[in-house]
Amino acid sequence: MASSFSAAKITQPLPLNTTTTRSPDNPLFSSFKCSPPASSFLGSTHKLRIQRPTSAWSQTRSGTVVAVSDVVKEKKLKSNAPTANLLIGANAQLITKEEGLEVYEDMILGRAFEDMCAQMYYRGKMFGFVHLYNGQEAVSSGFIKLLKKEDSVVSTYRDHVHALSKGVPARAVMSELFGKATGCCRGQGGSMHMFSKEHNVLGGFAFIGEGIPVATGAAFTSKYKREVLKEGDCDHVTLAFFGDGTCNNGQFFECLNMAALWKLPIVFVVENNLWAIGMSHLRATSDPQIWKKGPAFGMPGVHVDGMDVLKVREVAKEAIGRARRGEGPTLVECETYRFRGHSLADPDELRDPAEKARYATRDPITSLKKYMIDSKLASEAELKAIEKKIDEVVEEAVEFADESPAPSRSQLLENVFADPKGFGIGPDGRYRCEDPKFTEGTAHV
Ligand SMILES: Cc1ncc(C[n+]2csc(CCOP(=O)(O)OP(=O)(O)O)c2C)c(N)n1
Ligand SMILES: [Mg+2]
Repeated sequence: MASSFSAAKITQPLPLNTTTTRSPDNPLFSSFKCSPPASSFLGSTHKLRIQRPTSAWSQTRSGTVVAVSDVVKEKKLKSNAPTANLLIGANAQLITKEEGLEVYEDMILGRAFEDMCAQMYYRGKMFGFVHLYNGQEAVSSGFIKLLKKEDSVVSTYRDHVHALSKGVPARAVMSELFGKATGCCRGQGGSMHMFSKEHNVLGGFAFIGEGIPVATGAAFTSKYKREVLKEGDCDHVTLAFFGDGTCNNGQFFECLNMAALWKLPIVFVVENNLWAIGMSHLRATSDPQIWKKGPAFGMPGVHVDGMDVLKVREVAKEAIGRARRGEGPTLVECETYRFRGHSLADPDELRDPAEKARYATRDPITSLKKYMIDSKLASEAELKAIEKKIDEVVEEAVEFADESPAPSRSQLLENVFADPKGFGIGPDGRYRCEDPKFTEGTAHV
């Protein structure tokens, strides 16, 4: 039966001007081209101002699966090398029922959670900036649901859903948003700073690009443990999520360099939603095809339709697998779109309504639902049951957050100043601020 994912069929290998190295395991990471799409570059209604070179890649952007280039491994370029193409047959099963249900539930959780955040924000339950992830769920779910618990995730300020996908309970995330002591950062982080040691969520970061070096460091730790400390079973992978606007930041380039140089087990996941607040990606970036920057540093660069969770998942499997096998980093550009303003304080008046409408028709949740039903992986009733269950989870998260206590006043100074008394966690593993004598002889709080 036809599904919204039938566009995943790539039938026409087109000539490519570079030699690429095929991954032995998966044709996704070999070089191939997708059928030239009819849509404008990156789906944006903005026009490119500069005339680009005339190769098919620089002119157009595919709505289909992947553009891959892995040229540097062999450090030689040949022209008109043979190319491979990805064939996903109409009847090929892209995902098992269990996997599909897991991913669907995760995407529904992300969407329902964020919708609830909007309500709570406007009711004055949250403070500061709150950036929602609506529309981008296929990226978080497509990647993070493939991880092991020991693997790490580093996010941005748009971080609630990454934390949820990695297993941080909805009540701990909501409570953090409410600034309560039961939040995953005990109310000290708020919306932009989700962190959970237990789940290896190494942070949301308010400054763009700040998470990339942290992720690179986490990947270095994994390699160091395996190769220097001889912890042979340490094959942990780190995913670094960040936006298109962030790719114009120096830390991005520095970290790509180090990751490629040291063959670190990391995947750089660009969530290219075409906008950096009110700045169009096409206006801000010399070459808007971010994936191309991978090969420039010696790692594969991949473009994937980030509104299609099954395609994201295919690419993610290979990129995570490469990292885990010690084959080094990958740069994945996911073309996605946010369905709400930059933050809940943004009236979202700068983006063209036609562009928004176009992406609204490509809602990744609707597409997965249709695929699951069309391919008889799930019934409508099964999916409805998931939606109902998630509604209850989110309701319960709000009740929990609302009823939770505010952090104690003594917690205010925790981890703020270096102090001889050692603010933060003591040698016994307890929070020092819980000691009644914590503030004695220091500042009065
Ligand atoms: C170092 C730094 N410079 C500027 C800002 C202000 N700022 C906040 S969000 C943002 C845009 C980021 O866009 P993008 O990376 O595409 O992420 P998106 O919001 O689209 O997910 C900017 C410039 C910041 N937070 N940090
Ligand atoms: Mg962006």
